Amino acid sequence: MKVLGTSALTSTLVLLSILPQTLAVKAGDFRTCSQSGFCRRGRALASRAKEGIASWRSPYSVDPSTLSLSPEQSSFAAAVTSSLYPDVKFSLEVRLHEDGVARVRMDEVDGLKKRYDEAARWALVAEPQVSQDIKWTIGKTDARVAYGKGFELLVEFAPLRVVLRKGGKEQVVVNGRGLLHMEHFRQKAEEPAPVEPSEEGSDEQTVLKVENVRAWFEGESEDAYWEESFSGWTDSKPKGPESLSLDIDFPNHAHVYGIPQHATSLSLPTTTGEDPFFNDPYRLYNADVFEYVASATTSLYGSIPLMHAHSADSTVGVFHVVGSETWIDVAHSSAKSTETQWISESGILDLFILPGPTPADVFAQYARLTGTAPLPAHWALGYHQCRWNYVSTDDVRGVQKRFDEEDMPVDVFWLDIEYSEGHKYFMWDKKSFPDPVDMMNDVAAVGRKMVVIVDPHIKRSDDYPVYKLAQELDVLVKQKGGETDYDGWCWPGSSVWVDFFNPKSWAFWSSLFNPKQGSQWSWTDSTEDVYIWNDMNEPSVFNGPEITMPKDNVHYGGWEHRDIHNINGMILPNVTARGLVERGEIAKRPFVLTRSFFAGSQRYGAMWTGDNLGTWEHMAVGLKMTLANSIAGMPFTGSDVGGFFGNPEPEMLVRWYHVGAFAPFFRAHAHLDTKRREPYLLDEPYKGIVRDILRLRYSMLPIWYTAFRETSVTGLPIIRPHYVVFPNDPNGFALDDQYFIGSSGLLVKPVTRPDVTEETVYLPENQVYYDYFTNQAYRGAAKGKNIVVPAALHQIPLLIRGGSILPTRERPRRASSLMKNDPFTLRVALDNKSRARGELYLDDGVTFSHKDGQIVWREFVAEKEKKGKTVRLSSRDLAGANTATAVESVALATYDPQNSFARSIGGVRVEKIVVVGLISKPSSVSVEGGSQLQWEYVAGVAAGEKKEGVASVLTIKDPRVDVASDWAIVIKA
Ligand code: NBV
Repeated sequence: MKVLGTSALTSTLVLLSILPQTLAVKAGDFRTCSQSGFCRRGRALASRAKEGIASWRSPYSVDPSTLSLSPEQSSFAAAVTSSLYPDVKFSLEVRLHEDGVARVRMDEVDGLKKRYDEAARWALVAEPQVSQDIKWTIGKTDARVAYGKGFELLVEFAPLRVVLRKGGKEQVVVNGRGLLHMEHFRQKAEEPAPVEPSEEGSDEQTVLKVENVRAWFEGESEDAYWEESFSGWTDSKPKGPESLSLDIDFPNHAHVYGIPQHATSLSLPTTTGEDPFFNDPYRLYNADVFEYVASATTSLYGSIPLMHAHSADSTVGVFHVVGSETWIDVAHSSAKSTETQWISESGILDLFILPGPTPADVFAQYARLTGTAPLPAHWALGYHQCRWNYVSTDDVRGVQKRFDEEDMPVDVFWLDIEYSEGHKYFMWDKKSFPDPVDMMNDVAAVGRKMVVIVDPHIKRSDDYPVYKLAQELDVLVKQKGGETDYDGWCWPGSSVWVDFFNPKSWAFWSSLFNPKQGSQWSWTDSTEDVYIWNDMNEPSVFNGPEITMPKDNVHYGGWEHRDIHNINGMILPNVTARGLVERGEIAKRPFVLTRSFFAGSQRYGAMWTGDNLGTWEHMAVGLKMTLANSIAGMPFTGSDVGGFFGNPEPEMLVRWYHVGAFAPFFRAHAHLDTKRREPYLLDEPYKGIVRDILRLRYSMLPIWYTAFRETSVTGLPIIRPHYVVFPNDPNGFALDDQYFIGSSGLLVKPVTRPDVTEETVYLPENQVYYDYFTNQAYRGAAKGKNIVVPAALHQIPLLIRGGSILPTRERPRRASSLMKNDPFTLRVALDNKSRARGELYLDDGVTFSHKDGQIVWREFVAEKEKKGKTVRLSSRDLAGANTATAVESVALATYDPQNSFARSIGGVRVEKIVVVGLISKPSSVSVEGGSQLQWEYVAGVAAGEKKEGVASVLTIKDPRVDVASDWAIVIKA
């Protein structure tokens, strides 16, 4: 193994030492609302409105004389005017989609400039279909439409106010507090006209002059309209003020969730109160925040402007598709309701109101807009071993060897930036990585993969083909003025950035991965077993304002960076994934990990929560952040196991492996300065515990893969907080430290505190739950109940909800690809009524043949005879039954139960069935219509009893049934 100190590594260390101030970024390096002109203006409007002046009301109103209905009458358009600026024109369009989602769009018309209106093009999967059935009724003072399960959408004209009602009750109110303000484009006056102060002592009778109301509404001075400085940087603001403020309130919804990414609890705390850590709005401005605080409203690497509001009888969502910096204030205005204010720097108003009324409905509505996460390659659900850096090809081989010697499963080895020569990604540092292709093949020989980092900054160097190509194509981001390529400082030193908004850049970038395509330079020192990690794509620029690009940089189409900043990071993983699909003879599923993301990023790969710290707080908040991403449509997510910074003590590391093993994306990673901490380096008992955790994850891969399938077609998250699974149970609305895995019935509560030997778990229903490891039966209660479960270091609180059937593969293997033909175990956890159900989804895990129906999708059902105790367990084909959604039926249209994938696993058996909670010892167990089976029974508590204690366990050994066939097993009482 080579030691640290090789050339590339040295250059990073030098960079780290010469840039301490740049890298030692703290909260002070990022703006607060009061340091941001447009946020300050938006918030000031809210506080003035709260204090109120007698005759004030929102200046915006719809001009009914201009209203026109679309031919199918589910949309209308109208002019909007502002009483403060009668000469400025705005347009409003309200559309109703087939699924009841309402879209409200407002823009300035014929303004001095054009507002950015393309955010939806990046976020949406397609232009949504408007309804053919739902029709507006246009009145003199409002337009209204009733539809679906008791919904009514109302647009009041003067002032403009949009309300969603259900059963007559208000659910979502837009501009109810009059904070809507679309700052129109204006000329910069030589000298701003002095504003007459408003008259003192005005009362209801006093009619304020328009100018006075204007000054009151917009503020008395032009606060940061034309230029703004922060931390030595000046934003030239060539377009002047163009911000958008909007109040969106949720009467009768006490909890709001979403708007990732923030390090905070899932149920979003108030930001307008006295709490010193939560007195700034949640900020969405993708940023490389070094050593981020574990509880704050500050922005992080990605942004999804989607919020759920929830109560026991309704879940609604709002999705405001805006790509510019956005601040969101949340106020839990009463015990029952929540008020929010959204303040964006630029862009049109493009608001989707998702009516729910259940969390599942909101997920489906959002998925129809932005798409779902596609089914990833199966290996991507295994364990990923990363470090900044594995320093040589021999180092990688050495790490692989140690995993194998210690019998620890792992699927992927990762290479961070030091593999590259001078941080020119794609180019190997041949001193330390002389034989990259051989190294990759050595890793692939045992069925494993590699992931290599490709950052978006491109070294400005004539000997770098990627730079030369991009420069010749003229697809680089420009500095202000739009003429010259923007030059910033990042790992390679002087760097440029590809402007992925330019369509010309797409084929160029994806071709870099594709040696097949002729003329252009491509990454030939690679193989099809290598996948990609896109880091720093906020973008991170060491010498830029707030460690990113200046807002007055210019992108394709002349748009300023300010307009698209939050969208910027999503295109790189998109075109990277495209390149990975296109590179081989047979298209294979791509894998791209991204740090920055926006609404819709789920379509291109996985994300992780960035540079966390090796502390208990970060472990705990990482889990909450993973949940927040999951409910915001970004389900393939996880945090760095172990914490990126610091040297976690063994106890913390072990707990962190549990957290990782129960996250959709499971990767250990560590900073350059940390001690090596691969799990085989641990002493006993820690090493053995981590080995067991890794094996547990691998045994559960069928459960995870089945959950990924579900999310890929329904948009339901893979890990599900309580409010999603039990939307009517208020006790669960703030719970974010325990969660369910897919529809499997597994409930997990990773321990995120030191010195724990037991843990409290909340059971939300009158149902039996079993300890996964001991079969101890616990009883919930109709109104919910806390139970205490053992949670020593080797134990993770993991319960199976009565009524679940879990397919697992219990044979330890070195990598998931080696499990392809392994037999299954079925764990049947009976419910109070001795029933259970579960699913298993399988396909080749690599290609897109699943889209042509090359799949196995089974349903397992256990039912008890109506009278009597005999239980029948059966397996049936779910794909053939085709109970699926529209998306799925496309794939299933060609489905044949005898498809070649199904045939390829034809001999794969169920090797063991464990039935937990039977009422009594069976008299016989046999395949229906076939032979008697061997079994063992250990008496214990039955599922339907009131008692707690170890449940009865029936173990059927080698039941002689295939996993992909129809069968039934009769357990006779
Ligand atoms: O590429 C180096 C690191 C990477 O290991 C980490 O995971 C990223 O989040 N990267 C950030 C850049 C520098 C961090 C100090």
